[in-house]
Amino acid sequence: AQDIDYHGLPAIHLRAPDGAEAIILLHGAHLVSWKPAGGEERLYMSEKALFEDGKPVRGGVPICFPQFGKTGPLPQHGFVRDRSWEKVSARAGDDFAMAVLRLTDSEATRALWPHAFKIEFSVAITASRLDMELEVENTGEAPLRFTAALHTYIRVKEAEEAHLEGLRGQQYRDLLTGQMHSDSGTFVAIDRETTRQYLATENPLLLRDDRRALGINAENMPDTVVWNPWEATCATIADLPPSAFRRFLCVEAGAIESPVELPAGEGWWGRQSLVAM
Ligand code: TA6
Repeated sequence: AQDIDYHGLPAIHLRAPDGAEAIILLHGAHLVSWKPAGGEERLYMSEKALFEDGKPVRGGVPICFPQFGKTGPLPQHGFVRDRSWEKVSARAGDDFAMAVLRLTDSEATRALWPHAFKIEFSVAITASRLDMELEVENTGEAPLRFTAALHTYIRVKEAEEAHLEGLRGQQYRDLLTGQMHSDSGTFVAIDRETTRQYLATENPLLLRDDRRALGINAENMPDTVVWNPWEATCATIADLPPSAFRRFLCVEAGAIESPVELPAGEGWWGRQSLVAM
């Protein structure tokens, strides 16, 4: 593991002995690159991403906490994705590499959200696998209530040809209309703007894209958000190139529908794992 500079921001470069690699910014504890052993990048990063204090980075894995989307009074997706985290540890073992980053409440966070907390994000890579874990500890005296998600931008060759399997029969809320539906297809294909929150998702999901696939698992994060802005909305997002919508699909693991209620002194964790095939 090595401290590096990534577009002017401090970052950690993880390299496992088997060749798997990942790059995590201290800014937002934002994972910006993951290459399983074999070397192909599996996360999407926007060519127009901004790497500035106080701005979220477009692509990779933004962390949404303590509010997913616009479900409450906080800024969209909360306030930890554009804040500087500290490195707790980064190391490589015989067949893995991992890093842990931490953020604790400060005067600035308490001004937005009057709570004491400690959150840690760990990233572990080995061979074809990426494990991400978000841990939240309530270090205050009152209960905490929050929603959270790992807003993963998966790189695809062509979004229109990608198939997301494993959601058949599952209930979802279309976040564009607010309507509930039940998915009846054998897979989800993307040919228009799509923002769906699947509830109580079963594992695993499989994203087939070109001749490769990605297994997607979540633990303790029962909601799966599937997002692609498609052409017209993509054109309104300043830090995405016009054709970017063809290059990614967000498959996000979250605890959204039922906010997490955390008594004083207690902890919670949620995970998303990706396996390249
Ligand atoms: O997770 C889907 C979503 O909430 C979309 O509605 C879209 O806004 C997207 O996330 C990106 O949000 P951002 O604040 O990063 O532009």
